Amino acid sequence: MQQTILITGATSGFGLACAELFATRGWKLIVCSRREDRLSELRARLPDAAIHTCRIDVRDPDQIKEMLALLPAGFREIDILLNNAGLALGLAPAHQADIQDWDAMVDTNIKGLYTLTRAVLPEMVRRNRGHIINMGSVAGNWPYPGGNVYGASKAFVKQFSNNLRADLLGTAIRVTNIEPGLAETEFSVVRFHGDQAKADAVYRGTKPLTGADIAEIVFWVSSLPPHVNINSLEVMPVCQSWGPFAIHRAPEPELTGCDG
Ligand code: NDP
Ligand code: 8X3
Repeated sequence: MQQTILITGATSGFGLACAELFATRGWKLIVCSRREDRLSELRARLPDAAIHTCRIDVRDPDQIKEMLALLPAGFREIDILLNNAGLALGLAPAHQADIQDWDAMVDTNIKGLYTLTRAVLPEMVRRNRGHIINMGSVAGNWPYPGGNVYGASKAFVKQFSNNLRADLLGTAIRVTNIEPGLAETEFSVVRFHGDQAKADAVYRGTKPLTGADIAEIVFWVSSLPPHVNINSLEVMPVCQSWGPFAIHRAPEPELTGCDG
């Protein structure tokens, strides 16, 4: 039987690559994002796919409710919910960051993700079938300067994923948190509010992960035997690793030549 995946944030990056891969593997797609023109392009790119596109902003619970209520026949049984829509905004230290950027990250990465999950889960539980795949990040595992609310939102996604597993014990529903590191998508252009040069500098001289790499991983975790649950999967490109702890050292006291 043809299965159905709902992908949020499918107009670019990981979500787009996942839409393409799952379509070529014969899955039915429900894809949603805010940019209508990109959704039309996706439909044109996948002329043979069974695809339902929906223009929504995951920050709006009413749009989520309406999207699910209006799913056409043949798309109502969701086998995988890929909570991928998300963003980082800014890289400023906490005392200088824009509070509106923080709100947007919380509203998208946390509230959008849990609102859609809450809406989709009851039907999965009723059917005793389904897989919630969340797009976390290394930023949810490891702190870095300027990561403040973005990293904290991904730490939420990680713990929410684990807690879903605790709640769903006794059902056949799987939950996985994918935690990618450096990956070249539109992520950095968005983070730097459209500054392409700044975004390009993030990837200069590296071989970052690609959307296709992440799509392979998402497909793999979903195609394991039904009794196998990958709880979390952290992945970095080979060119990325950890650094030493940062230590601030006070400047050497000035030698004045007298003791007191
Ligand atoms: P992109 O910017 O390329 O893609 C983000 C997608 O999310 C777009 O399709 C965008 O579509 C959608 N989106 C953003 N906000 C909303 C919203 N409010 N409602 C609906 N859709 C929305 O970035 P990535 O593909 O890299 O990011 C995908 C996920 O992966 C994010 O959760 C990100 O945090 C995470 N991630 C990214 C990493 C990286 O280095 N690239 C590493 C680790 C995790 P539209 O603008 O059309 O709405
Ligand atoms: C994206 C990876 O390191 O830029 O989540 O936060 S990072």
